Amino acid sequence: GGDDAGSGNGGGGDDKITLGFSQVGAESGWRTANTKSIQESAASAGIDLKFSDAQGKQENQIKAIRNFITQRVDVIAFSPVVESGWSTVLKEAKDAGIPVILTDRAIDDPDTSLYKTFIGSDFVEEGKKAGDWLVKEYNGKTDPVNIVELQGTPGAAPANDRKSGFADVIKADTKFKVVASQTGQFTRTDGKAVMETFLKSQPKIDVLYAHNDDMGLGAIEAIEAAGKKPGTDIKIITVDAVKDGMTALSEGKINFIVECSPLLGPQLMDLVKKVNNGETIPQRVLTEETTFTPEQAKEVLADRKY
Ligand code: GYE
Repeated sequence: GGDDAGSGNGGGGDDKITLGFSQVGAESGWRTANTKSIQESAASAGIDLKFSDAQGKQENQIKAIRNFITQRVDVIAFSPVVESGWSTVLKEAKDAGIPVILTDRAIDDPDTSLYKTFIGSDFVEEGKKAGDWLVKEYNGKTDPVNIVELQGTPGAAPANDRKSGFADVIKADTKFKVVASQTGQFTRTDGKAVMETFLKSQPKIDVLYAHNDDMGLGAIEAIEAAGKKPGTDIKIITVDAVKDGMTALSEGKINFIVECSPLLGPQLMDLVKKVNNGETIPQRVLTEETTFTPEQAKEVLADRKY
């Protein structure tokens, strides 16, 4: 196509789309795979990507978005580290005429005019799938089931929603008791440290529900160090299905994984192009995902790309 006067390229004369992307950080295997997907698909779509890593801090993301506005990028996309506190900076982007795409995580602002679309998973649904598995696993049993929960980053959509979706399903049966629930920051290190304290403070743990694989993998180290068998003495449910998680699942150290795909890059680039062309796009683009048992993990492990 020819030169588009409205493309906002700063008059550089080249009609490449410029995308400013603010990433959460590098807290997990999921995040690393997500970053790679975005960088690779930008390159193959011929999109000029300005990538900024917020190192887990909202203030860094706000700064990055303001920089993108100053640079007059064509489109801004970001994965909000927490759900709240975005209205001011997103109004600035809107006033500057720069479209915003929410990637991976939603915000809690009711003003949907602040962004063009939200592409990502349904985290409530993921929490429900984790709960459904548990209900089936303990079907017909009446003894209390003591659950410990490792939550994601406080205030993050996947932490809030995976917690509430799970709680909604298990509340139907009073034998399920969440005896401890704390953040493990979506990292292996914190997952391990918090599981250590759970093991010390809780006399009986039947199930661990971790909001991502990395925290589950850290917890496995703590469980083994305490002389217990992960997957057997303590049943483990996680979310993501990255390769390390799938490996532990295939070895029976994790019992069930709810998939959350990090490979959002190709779809994001497609949306960026459409938004830049002024095409209408759906307000919500859902990621397709499944669940895995140990047997299913064994079947797909060799082909798992991330
Ligand atoms: O599950 C977790 C990561 O926002 C879906 O963030 C993402 C979550 C993912 O740190 O591993």
